[in-house]
Amino acid sequence: MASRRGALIVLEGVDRAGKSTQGRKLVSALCAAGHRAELLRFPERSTEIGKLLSSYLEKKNELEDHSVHLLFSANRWEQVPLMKEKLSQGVTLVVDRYAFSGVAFTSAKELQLVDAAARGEFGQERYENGASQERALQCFHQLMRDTTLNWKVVDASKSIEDIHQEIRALSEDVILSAMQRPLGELWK
Ligand code: Z5A
Ligand code: MG
Repeated sequence: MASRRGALIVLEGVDRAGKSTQGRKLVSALCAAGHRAELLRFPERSTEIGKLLSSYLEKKNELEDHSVHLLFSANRWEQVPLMKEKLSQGVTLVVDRYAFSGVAFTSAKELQLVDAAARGEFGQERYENGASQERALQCFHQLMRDTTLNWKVVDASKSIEDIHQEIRALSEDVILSAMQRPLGELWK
């Protein structure tokens, strides 16, 4: 019998919303509960394209805006064969940022997050300022109008543990419902 497919769980949000913290905790909890789960992140800075993006984000190089957008996209495409293979083998993927960040942060270039800012200064990387984050947040809200995607909004101002319990419960539901549905095309 073919193994049941895994779920694709994407964590999106502004800088310092807690995505990486929650991604790590979620994968640990899912594995401890007997699921096969792995963590991915975008940008994936270890590849050649990822290295280029990383130095762009660190403001060590300049790239033309359209080219940067396509490099972020290519950085996802290069992981797609692996992602499809894992999902079809029944591995649930928890993804720290995905294509929605690609749309939101590129849009933010063309167009006061109090809780996030209170966690310390925004970082030194490109886009890590209130105005960029605010515009990106507006774009995330627009993307969430697409009801074909199963969006869940989590209040990132709660405690790490409370958020974890909420995301974990939502993820268990998603893993069960993903098993009933064939693997479609990935949103890239
Ligand atoms: N980008 C793009 O332009 N196009 C694309 O296609 C993609 C991305 C994929 C780098 O992303 C930039 O790339 C990003 C978008 C752009 N620019 N911005 N912004 P990244 O994911 O590598 O880096 P990041 O967004 O800067 O993420 P981050 O700083 O790593 O934030 P986070 O993962 O959401 O937060 P965290 O590391 O889990 O937590 C931050 C701190 O807050 C840490 O000290 C935690 O202990 C603390 N924390 C976490 N949760 C809580 C709660 N609940 N309470 C209190 N404190 C907390
Ligand atoms: Mg992070």
